[in-house]
This record gives sequence, C-alpha cells and structure tokens, in this order.
Amino acid sequence: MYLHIDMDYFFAQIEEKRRPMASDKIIVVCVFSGRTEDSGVVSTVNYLGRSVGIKSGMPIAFAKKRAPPADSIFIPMDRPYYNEISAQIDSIIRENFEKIVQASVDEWNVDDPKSGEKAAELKNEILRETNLTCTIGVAPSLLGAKMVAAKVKPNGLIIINEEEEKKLIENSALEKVPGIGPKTTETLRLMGAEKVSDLPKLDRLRLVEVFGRKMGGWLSELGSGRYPSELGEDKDQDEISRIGTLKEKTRDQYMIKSKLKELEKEAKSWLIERKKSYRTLAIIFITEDLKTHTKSLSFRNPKGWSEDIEKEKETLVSEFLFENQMEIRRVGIRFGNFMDLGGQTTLF
Ligand code: DCP
Ligand code: CA
Ligand code: CA
Repeated sequence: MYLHIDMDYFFAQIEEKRRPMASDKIIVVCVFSGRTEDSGVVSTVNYLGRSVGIKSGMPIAFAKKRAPPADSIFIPMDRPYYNEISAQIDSIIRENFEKIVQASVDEWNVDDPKSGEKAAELKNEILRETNLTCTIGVAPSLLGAKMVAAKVKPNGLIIINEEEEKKLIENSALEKVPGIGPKTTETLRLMGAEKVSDLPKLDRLRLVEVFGRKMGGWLSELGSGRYPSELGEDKDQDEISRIGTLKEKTRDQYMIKSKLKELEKEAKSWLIERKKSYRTLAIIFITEDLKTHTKSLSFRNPKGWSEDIEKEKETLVSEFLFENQMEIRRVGIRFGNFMDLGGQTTLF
C-alpha cells in the first residue's frame, strides 16, 4: 500500500496556530515584493480565506479587496520557520516508516505494506507533536493515494482498496490526475478523451507519437489500469535536517548528545550520497512547550562530512541549556549553505 501525506493550508495553518486568537480570521501568507506596500502575491491562505475567493498566486491587492480588514491578517512569509516545521514532520514520518520520499515542503510519499493500519496513528502523532492537521490518502498505488487524499482535504484520512481506486481513477477528469498538465489535457480533449476511462480508446502508438515515449507510454499505462507508484525523488533542498524524539523529556547533556550523534550520522549519509559540503551547522531544540529553538554557527570554509564537529555541537548545546531552562523533548541537527564537491555553491 502507498500513503500520501499533504499538510493542510500549510504556511497559513502554521501562522494560525502561532496566533490562537486569530483562528476565526482570514489568514493570508504573503510574499511581499517591497515595491509598494501591497505589491506581491499570496503564498497561501486558510480555508476561511478560500471561501471568499482568495488563492495562492493571487496579487495581494486583489486579496485585500476580498478580505475585510477587521476579519483578516496579512502576514509576510517566514520560510525558515516553515522549513523547520517541515523537518520536524519529516522526522516523525521517518520514525514510523522506512521507504519515504519528501516530495515538497509539505508532502510525503510512503511505500509500506502496513501503511493502512499506521496512517491514523501517524496523523495523530503529527497533530500531537506539531499541532497541525494533515490529510492522508492510502491506496494500492501512489497515484490512487494522491488522488483520494485530494478528495478528503482538509483534515482527512481515507483508505481505499483496489476496486475503489480503479473506480476513482477511471471516473476522474484528466486534468485532475497529478502529472497531467493543462496542455496535455487540452491535446487529449482534442483527441476525444475527457476522462481516464476514455484513454483506452486512444492507440498507444498514437499517444507516443503525440506526447513522446515517456508521457505517451505513461498515459497508455494509465488507461490500461496500471497505476504509477514510483516514490520519486526527495525535493531539491539547500539544507538537510534530521530531528528525533528523546526517550524522555530531559536536560541531560549525555542523552542529548547521544541522540544528536545518531541524527548526525543520518544527515551525513545524506550529504555523502549527494557529495555536499556545508558551511552552516545548527542544533534544533523542541522544548516541552512544543516551541522550536535553533542555535547555529557558520564556518568560513566549507566543511566536509568527515570533519569532526564534536566541539561545535558541544558549545551549541551548552549555550542553549544555559539560556533556556525548559526540558527538551526533541532535538535535531541541520547542515546548510552547501557547496558541491566540485567547488560550486548550490545556494547562491
Ligand atoms: N505555496 C506557495 N505558492 C503557491 C503554492 C504553494 O508559496 N503558488 C506554498 C504555500 C503552501 C505550501 O506551498 O502552504 C504547500 O502548498 P499546497 O499546494 O500543498 O497548498 P496548501 O498546503 O497551502 O493548501 P492545501 O490545504 O490545499 O494543501
Ligand atoms: Ca498542502
Ligand atoms: Ca502540497
């Protein structure tokens, strides 16, 4: 079985939960361009805002026309914070499953024979640990999992069997199928296909001729009921974090450091696989009140994965424990500001 997890109105939900008093307001997360006060676009909006027609990608000025000032909050995007929450969710999923790919900042694909039974538990754990809701679809194919998740959004959980999956996909309009864009949809419409169930009418050779071997072959498979399940690749990213849960809430340096050691190993194998060196190191602390804190430092020269960072980690941990008196529930490590081994930076 495959499992597809997508966070609900992700950036806006994070901002909403940061401001418990604002849960009855329209929350618009904005990418301000700075040219004039309102220049820029909407990154995302909560469901209340969607109900008045505000959407991702819309100019902020348009969104303001739809949102009464007294009932709405326009917030600049805080990407580093969202990345941190994303890394936390990633680590929760990694603690529960083995074959997992993070497809975007708020989306994961999982391949696990028992994913059906574990899905509800995972959804609860994400909510408990981050206070955020997500939607999970579980199906015999990854395509089915994605498509059924889209149907039960937000805060949904659904598990379907082969028969239900087939019905869902075959009856779907082509433009609703992830992987089929507007241009392909239009060409297929001109060829006489509106729904997935119309695809078998089109000859495989003809599909390959029009769309090329890859896409044409993919469409032909889809028509014949063989649904794609490749997990894909981890999203492009310019930092790698691994966060883990401590056995118990603690301020014990030894426990914290031994967990960090484990996580460092995981993050470094990621660096090794991609031949990256890094210039920033951060230690992440999630305290008992679920707040996230980061201590970081930069290196003048990029560091290779084999270089020792015990002293640096030690300093960051002691500094944090000195500054903050809370018990720690989860810790993490992050490497960032990469250089490829060839010497070219990937970030700038
Ligand atoms: N995003 C963005 N600009 C876009 C689309 C998305 O900045 N044009 C960002 C903000 C979203 C995040 O990516 O919160 C995830 O995108 P989704 O498409 O999953 O949308 P949401 O999570 O916001 O909403 P939904 O509940 O529909 O998944
Ligand atoms: Ca989402
Ligand atoms: Ca998404």
